[in-house]
Amino acid sequence: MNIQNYINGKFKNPKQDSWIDNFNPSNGEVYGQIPNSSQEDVELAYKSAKTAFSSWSKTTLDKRSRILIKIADLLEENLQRFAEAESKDNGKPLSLAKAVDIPRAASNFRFFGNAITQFASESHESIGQDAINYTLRQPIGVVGCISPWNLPLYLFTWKIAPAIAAGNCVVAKPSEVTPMTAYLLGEICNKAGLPKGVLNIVHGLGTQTGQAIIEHKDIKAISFTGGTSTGAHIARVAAPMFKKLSLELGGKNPNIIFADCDYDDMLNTTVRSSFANQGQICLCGSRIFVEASIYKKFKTDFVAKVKALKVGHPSDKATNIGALVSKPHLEKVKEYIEIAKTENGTILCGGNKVTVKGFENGYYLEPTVIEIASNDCRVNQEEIFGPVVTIMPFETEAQVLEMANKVKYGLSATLWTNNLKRTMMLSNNLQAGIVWVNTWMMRDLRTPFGGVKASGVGREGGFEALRFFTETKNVCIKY
Ligand code: TXE
Repeated sequence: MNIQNYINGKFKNPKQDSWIDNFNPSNGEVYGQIPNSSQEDVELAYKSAKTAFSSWSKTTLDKRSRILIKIADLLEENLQRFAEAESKDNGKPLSLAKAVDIPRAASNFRFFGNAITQFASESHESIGQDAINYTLRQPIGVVGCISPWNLPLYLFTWKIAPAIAAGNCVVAKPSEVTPMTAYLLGEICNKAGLPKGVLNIVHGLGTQTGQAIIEHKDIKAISFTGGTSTGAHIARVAAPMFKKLSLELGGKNPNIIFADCDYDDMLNTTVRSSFANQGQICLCGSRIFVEASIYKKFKTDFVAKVKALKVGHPSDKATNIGALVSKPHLEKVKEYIEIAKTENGTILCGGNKVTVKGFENGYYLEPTVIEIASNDCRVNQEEIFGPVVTIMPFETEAQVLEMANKVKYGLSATLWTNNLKRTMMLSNNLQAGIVWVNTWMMRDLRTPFGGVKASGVGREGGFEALRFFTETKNVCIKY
């Protein structure tokens, strides 16, 4: 199936009639083509957004809210179709796309459709000076949203929904590896009555289409989720143009397990936080540190559970782990397993490519647990972003805190303990934007979301996202 750009409410071929193959990771076959959009297509999208802005930015909050909530309703009505498209494009289990990806994309629209009606600004009465200051939070204009392949529609809409709720018009680019649900979203936006030009979706390579968005002199803000090196590149291009930037980048998150935790809950959640979505979530707890007194037991129980996970075709109901997103990504993850062997790592389970009957060319890999000898080894320091975790024991709180923080990333951390003092000490001192205690990936869309260090700058979520997508202006009136 071929897809098209969505510009000014219409579906269009790329100007230069250039196309990229789209692969189905479950069988390795090309199943369609996507536009290889050029700077000309981005310009067309920009112009359409710019024209729409004067009216959309003045549209009442009630009307904006109703349209966003209508998009959410339509996504829910089309759950099966969207979930099937997401699973086919990405390789993730259909059950996961149905339970998580598409419902969350709908929630993003519903949440920001409601949030915008509650978004307010401050006033400061300057007592003794006969003046009042008030703050305006005005839409920026045309903004760019660039998203990755791991949670395609989920992360695409996490940016678009607050951007348009706040009154901006958008030029958006989904990952070229997983463009399908973004394409289908255009149709839903038209049905929901989103005025033409408010959202424009251009497909294509990061280095060409994405680059044209970040270089565009009149696209004033960029919200990006993706790899850390791409984030650094975007910052280099955008900073001299004084663009507003929100960068949500990679992670290498510690999962710290103490002997006093609720063991069964911890064990089941740790399997999920290690391998959900084939380990391709920036929040996955890929570095597991276990208190020495329960290390042996944990190792035995964890490996047994991981071995029981079924790797299979994404649409098979029994599948726990689907296909990795692409061949180059599978190769990258496999390479890390080889690196582990050269670093005195012990592969406790997994490590091999899986051949699924009938889908022999799919990108399947066994869930892999590596026991490491040192915190500093590459497999424990670099983002692998696949079904691979490391485990190692620790003795004291101070020691595990030091190891957890000794990494260039700082997105999330998970802590398993029932000790309050320890919880407070560690959650205060872990270098991360998000700390989960006795749970993982429990999300409340009102909370700030983002990382420190090489995991990015800025926060998404709740009013933080609405603040990002608005310019703040203070007005001082002397009376
Ligand atoms: O991401 P890229 P890739 C990590 C993960 C993964 C690595 C690389 O470790 O292995 O990043 O993945 C667009 N100007 N994460 O290469 O390239 C690109 O088209 C503008 C973590 O697939 O960063 C896509 O839409 N845009 C992550 C988006 O950036 C550019 C999720 C992300 O792609 C561009 C995914 C450019 N010059 C990967 N170059 C997370 N934080 O969740 C690329 N893009």
